[in-house]
Amino acid sequence: MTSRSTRNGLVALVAAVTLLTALTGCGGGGDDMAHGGPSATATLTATVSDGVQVFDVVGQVNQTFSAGELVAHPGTIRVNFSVPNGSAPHNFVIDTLPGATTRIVAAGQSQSITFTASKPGRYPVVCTLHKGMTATLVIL
Ligand SMILES: [Cu+2]
Repeated sequence: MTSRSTRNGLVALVAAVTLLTALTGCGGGGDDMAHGGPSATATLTATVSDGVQVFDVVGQVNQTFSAGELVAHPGTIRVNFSVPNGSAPHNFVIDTLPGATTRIVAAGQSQSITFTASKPGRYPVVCTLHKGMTATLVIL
């Protein structure tokens, strides 16, 4: 009896993990998965943690960023940049802001960068490895 219920529990767990993988596998990041459109056009608003504006950005399998616009206010910004398994490597580079550059991040890895953006404006984000893989940091 015990082993039977354990087995049923395991089956349910595997099913749940499979479903979760299927849901996240389409490359959405954070809050923008729900609408199902091309996530590169999604707008991400920073989550504020200890006075730092935080973005979770994925460099996706289809060579786009998981958000087209990252919207923040002047101040300290952290980008948690990750690349999923099965993807080409990517980086996250804002040439016009000191410190706003990751290394080349391989599949299954991530890097967090913290930098300051003090002036309002639109700052281009690129992946230097993939032409057309772009986004914009918008400082309000
Ligand atoms: Cu790339």
